[in-house]
Amino acid sequence: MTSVPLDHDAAAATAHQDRPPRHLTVAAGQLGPISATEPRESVVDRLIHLLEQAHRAGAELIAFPELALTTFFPRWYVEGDPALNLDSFYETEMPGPATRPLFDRAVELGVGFALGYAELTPDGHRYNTQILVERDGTIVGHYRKVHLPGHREHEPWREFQHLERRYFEKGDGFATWNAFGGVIGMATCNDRRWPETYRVLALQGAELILIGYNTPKHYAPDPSQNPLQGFHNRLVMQAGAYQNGCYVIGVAKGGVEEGVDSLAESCIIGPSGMILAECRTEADEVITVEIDLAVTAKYKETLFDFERYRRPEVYGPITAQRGAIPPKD
Ligand code: CDT
Repeated sequence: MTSVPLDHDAAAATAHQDRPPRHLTVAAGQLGPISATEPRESVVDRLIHLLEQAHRAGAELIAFPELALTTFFPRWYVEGDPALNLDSFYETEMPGPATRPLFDRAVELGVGFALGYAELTPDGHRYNTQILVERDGTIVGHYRKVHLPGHREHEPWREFQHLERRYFEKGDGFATWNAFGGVIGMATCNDRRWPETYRVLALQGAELILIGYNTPKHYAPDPSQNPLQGFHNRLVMQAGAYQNGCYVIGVAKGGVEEGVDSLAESCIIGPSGMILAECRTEADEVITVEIDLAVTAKYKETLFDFERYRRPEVYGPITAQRGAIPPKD
């Protein structure tokens, strides 16, 4: 057995205090509802307006919600080939003619952004995608949603459908990118409820995780959870931030969209787990916070010093199995 010398321990325990600051002003650009008939150009105008507000508040990065260019179309069942009638909700290029003005304005202002949209690839694959765009307009990261909630077939007993499993394929993993002077990760909506999301991102160095969401307040399989939606939203993101020493931006498309009431409550969370700013409305709204990415070291190099304290050799079931296997009698 090797032992770590005491002086090394002491130096490691206080090293986080010497990290130079890495300030970055970040924003959450919450959207209110998007109707099924609202043209892309109108939605892009709204996104540009949010981006300009963020810029005026000094932000260099704004996170937009999941599927931020259209209404949340998985609430409708379309018979037959899922591709046929739904293509208008997917982007086949990014930027495309409708989204180019957002990229152009972002470059003019020097503001980067994260944007969720439905992606249709040239070879016919469909994903619930989020991109990370640097301040010069370069797309530095693509993320395709890993945890697809809901169902695949029509379930008429529900007040509305949640057909993400019909209209999207699963993404194949989490990644991080060196951008905005730090290490940035992305996740999408249902991903935020799973601790594996944050941990896999943090194991790739994530210091700031950007999460867009559309969360109906009514959860058909168990409506007793309806009044807890806001609590669960904060619970999972605050825990994910703290347990991984990360900043988290959770950003909603909220309000009543095509008759479905969705959670707003977008927020920016620090590595302490504390909420630093939160939206007050269910409409288009911007919140901003000046963060210091160096503060993540206070957690990553102390209580959550992964290299020193994690025990991957006893975490085997996390990757070896999907469902729970209780002990036999
Ligand atoms: N968009 C998304 O992932 N929404 C889910 C809704 C609950 S599952 C029907 C969420 O986890 O918020």
